[in-house]
Amino acid sequence: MNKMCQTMVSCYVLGILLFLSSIVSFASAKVQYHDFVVQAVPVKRLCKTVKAITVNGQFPGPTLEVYEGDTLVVNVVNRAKYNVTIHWHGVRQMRTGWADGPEFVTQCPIRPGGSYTYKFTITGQEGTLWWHAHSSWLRATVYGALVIHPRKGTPYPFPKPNRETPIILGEWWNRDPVKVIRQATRTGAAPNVSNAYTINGQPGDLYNCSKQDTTIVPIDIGETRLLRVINAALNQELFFSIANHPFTVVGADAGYLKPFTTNILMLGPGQTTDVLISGNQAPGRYYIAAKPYQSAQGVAFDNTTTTAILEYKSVACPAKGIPKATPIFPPLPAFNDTATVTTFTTKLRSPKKVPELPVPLEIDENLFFTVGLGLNQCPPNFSKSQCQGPNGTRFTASMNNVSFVLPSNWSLLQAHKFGIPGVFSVDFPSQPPVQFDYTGNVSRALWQPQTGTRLYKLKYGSRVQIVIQGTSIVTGENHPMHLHGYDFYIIAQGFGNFNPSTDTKKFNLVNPPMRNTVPVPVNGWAVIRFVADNPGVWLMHCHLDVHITWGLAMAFLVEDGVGELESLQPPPADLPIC
Ligand SMILES: *[C@@H]1O[C@H](CO)[C@@H](O)[C@H](O)[C@H]1NC(C)=O
Ligand SMILES: *[C@@H]1O[C@H](CO)[C@@H](O)[C@H](O)[C@H]1NC(C)=O
Ligand SMILES: *[C@@H]1O[C@H](CO)[C@@H](O)[C@H](O)[C@H]1NC(C)=O
Ligand SMILES: *[C@@H]1O[C@H](CO)[C@@H](O)[C@H](O)[C@H]1NC(C)=O
Ligand SMILES: *[C@@H]1O[C@H](CO)[C@@H](O)[C@H](O)[C@H]1NC(C)=O
Ligand SMILES: *[C@@H]1O[C@H](CO)[C@@H](O)[C@H](O)[C@H]1NC(C)=O
Ligand SMILES: *[C@@H]1O[C@H](CO)[C@@H](O)[C@H](O)[C@H]1NC(C)=O
Ligand SMILES: *[C@@H]1O[C@H](CO)[C@@H](O)[C@H](O)[C@H]1NC(C)=O
Ligand SMILES: *[C@@H]1O[C@H](CO)[C@@H](O)[C@H](O)[C@H]1NC(C)=O
Ligand SMILES: [Cu+2]
Repeated sequence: MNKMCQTMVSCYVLGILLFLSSIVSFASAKVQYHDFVVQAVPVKRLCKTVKAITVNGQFPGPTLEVYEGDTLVVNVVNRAKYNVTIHWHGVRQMRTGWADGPEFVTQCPIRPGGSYTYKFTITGQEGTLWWHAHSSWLRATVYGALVIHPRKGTPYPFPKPNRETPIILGEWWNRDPVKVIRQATRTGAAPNVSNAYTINGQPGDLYNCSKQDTTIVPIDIGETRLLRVINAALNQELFFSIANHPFTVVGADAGYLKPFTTNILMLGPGQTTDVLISGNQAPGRYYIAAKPYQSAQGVAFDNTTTTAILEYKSVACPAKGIPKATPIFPPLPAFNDTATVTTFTTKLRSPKKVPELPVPLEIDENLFFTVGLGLNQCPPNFSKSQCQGPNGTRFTASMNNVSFVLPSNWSLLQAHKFGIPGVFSVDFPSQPPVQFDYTGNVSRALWQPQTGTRLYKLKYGSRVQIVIQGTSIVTGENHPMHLHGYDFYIIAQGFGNFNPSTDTKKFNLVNPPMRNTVPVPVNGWAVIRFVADNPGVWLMHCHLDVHITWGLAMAFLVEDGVGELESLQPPPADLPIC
């Protein structure tokens, strides 16, 4: 039955392919067609073989390379045993919210045996983004790079590199990651930590059975290399460094930055950073390394280091009998070195300035969202085994004290478009319902949030400011907050409680960096601004997947503006229903 089914699916795919390729020959050359088959394949890591869900049997999945202005048409066929969706992380999806991907937000999942075609155009964005599954914990192995080149004939705003290489940081479990999160959801405890971090899918020399397969990045003497670094790890912010090769940072999240040099990057999950390195060192071998930045106190984390090797061509093939030299290792910060993170993030600037840089200087919506963890008392009908969080509780997380619950019978965008009642409400609070010392010793009475599927409505074109305030409930932690459908400017960040009378003076309204994911400092805050010019339903959430699972999310409902060009497009005919 399974085989038959698969054959039918391939016929179907083939049919679509033939049909599409017949269109391609007539259409503009700037439409790219891809087939993504989501399927389980055996993947061997750390001496063990695991059936991992992949795209087209590749881990990491295929790199998509486009030019700014191109349209991508990706037919996703689900041959795995789980529901799946694909999210095009950071792509603005102007008016094409149906292609954004988070399950139960902009679409119902693609069920096993089903398919869905994502179609969207990439405009006004250049640099590095990525794609990943946005369903349960499948993105542990379902991810890949999305490289956006400037249009043909348009140069980079930095010296042209000789070569470009995506560097994707990941996180590997020796188990099916869906089973890991299901177990945690059952027990209420924190999920098991990963067994390794990876660089382009490989853990590297410092792990068992991994040396042979360590990722090698070849480099020539005198070469300038553009590295497109992506943090695709599920639950871990990561430091990144290369021995003796300082970085010139030139971009992040598909936006250019005013170049600066640093030896260390910190990327939260969801973030990308484009850097230039020069092949100007003594020919040899140099470790490329990533290790955790862990800001939460007293929590278990995977305390390992992943490596790849930057290898000069001249040493790649040593004479017979001469072993390759041990690579030089870069100095790396301590796992809790928040000062290094702050030094790095405060260096980020846009290369352009206001008024050329369209930062909203006036605001229509002044929002204040708390983000943080919580603990639920064990519900009366639950057994002890279901309350294995600290002191017999269950972990939770929230924004403005609402722990977000996804719907299950309609996606939010479908419910919005078709006017289905009872799926969500539009009363997400614009301010914390209770004011308290967010980063102080918070009373236990405040630790247990409400649950809800509450959206915040924005008028088309409104200019929005959000103060994102971390809390110390359970533990303070740096949360990488990601907003779908938008890029935003990070105009300030700091520690402690945001103080409107003094901290507004720190706002950078001249050349703030533009990103789609902001790491909110541990026991601190960040302020972002954007213009709500993209109608639809857009999720905002912590990109540590364990925190989304616990409810650290909300969604904006951005209304249509005037006329077709300010309105959400109609849904595609093959949009999955629940
Ligand atoms: C989580 O870790 C515990 C302890 O090592 C182990 O017994 C359990 O099987 C693991 N669960 C999953 C789903 O991997
Ligand atoms: C690596 O393998 C050795 C020998 O089998 C074992 O003792 C050690 O615990 C393993 N280390 C890790 C990190 O799995
Ligand atoms: C992490 O591992 C390093 C090296 O093995 C060790 O020195 C350090 O104490 C560990 N830190 C934590 C927090 O487990
Ligand atoms: C980092 O953790 C170490 C223990 O591993 C501790 O001694 C040190 O004070 C911590 N540093 C910061 C900045 O929290
Ligand atoms: C658990 O209980 C112990 C003892 O009462 C207390 O010291 C600790 O702070 C509690 N931990 C949490 C996370 O509530
Ligand atoms: C969808 O599910 C919610 C929550 O289970 C329920 O309240 C609502 O009535 C359902 N709506 C429809 C249209 O089935
Ligand atoms: C936090 O407040 C509680 C009472 O609300 C108090 O018992 C506890 O000692 C305080 N902890 C600290 C570290 O100040
Ligand atoms: C969140 O809401 C719950 C339920 O109403 C309440 O008990 C708790 O104190 C609130 N916490 C905060 C931080 O507002
Ligand atoms: C898969 O998606 C369907 C809706 O399309 C939903 O009813 C079902 O619960 C989902 N399965 C899982 C395991 O989430
Ligand atoms: Cu978080």
